[in-house]
Amino acid sequence: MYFGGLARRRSRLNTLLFLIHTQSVAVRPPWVGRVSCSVHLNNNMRITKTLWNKASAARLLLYKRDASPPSNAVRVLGAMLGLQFDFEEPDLLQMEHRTPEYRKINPMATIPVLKDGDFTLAESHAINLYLLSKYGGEQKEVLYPSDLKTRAVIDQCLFFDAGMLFRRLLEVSQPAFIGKIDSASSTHIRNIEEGYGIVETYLESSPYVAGDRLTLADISLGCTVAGLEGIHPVDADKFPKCKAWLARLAAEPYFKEFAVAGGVLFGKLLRHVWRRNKKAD
Ligand SMILES: N[C@@H](CCC(=O)N[C@@H](CS)C(=O)NCC(=O)O)C(=O)O
Repeated sequence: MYFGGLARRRSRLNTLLFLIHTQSVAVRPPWVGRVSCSVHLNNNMRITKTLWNKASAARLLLYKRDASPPSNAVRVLGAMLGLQFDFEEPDLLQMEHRTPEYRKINPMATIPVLKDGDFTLAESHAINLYLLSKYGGEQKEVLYPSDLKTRAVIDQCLFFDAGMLFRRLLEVSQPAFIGKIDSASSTHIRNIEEGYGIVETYLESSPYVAGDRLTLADISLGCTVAGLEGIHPVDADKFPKCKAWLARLAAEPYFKEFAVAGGVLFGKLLRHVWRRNKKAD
């Protein structure tokens, strides 16, 4: 009964949103940008319909690569919010991100970088917090709840990702890309497994890293773990909760499209570079 009524209401709402969406597109003046209107179905499933609104007329430009986990964290959130990006793709293997021109855009010489009109912002965690604050609408409270302790736990995960877990991926990829190593060492693997162990602990009493619902923390950590899987897959016997969490995230359409596909691409790229480095020995 409950589900039947809910399904009918969802169906009517979706029809309404579809009509608004298609009609708005048809009459959309050229200066009008786009924001999303999301219908929260349950913990994981969202239907994002697009409305057109003057408030976000500026085009978003993202410097990214498809194999870059932090770039994919921005893309997952962007897709969840119904945002549209233009893209720039600096070639990291050709060191385009280390040029003086690129350093003017981002002195850290990393991707992703976001340009929102004349505002430029680097660092995926900062970018996601900005995008969610500016364009998140009702998703703000879902993905980054204002409850003090929940938010603090999400922040803990975001800083863990930026300060520790993603470094474990860079420790392997940076020297590989500049020709210095042709495999992951036992220390690299030990460090990655230590990272998986921490994620496992965060998942000890909840299905998501910061509680019962998917938040910004899962997006960032999930993209990093999907990338790390390209180096050393999560062993389901050692880290069963982490493996189950990854499968749960992969059921999210955008996560599979960007994070999982990006992790596979990163693994292929790394192996290609390792082979190249072996031959050069
Ligand atoms: N904490 C940063 C990490 C960004 C980062 O290191 N990105 C990698 C690509 S996945 C990069 O730009 N590497 C270039 C380099 O290390 O030279 C973020 O989340 O944006």
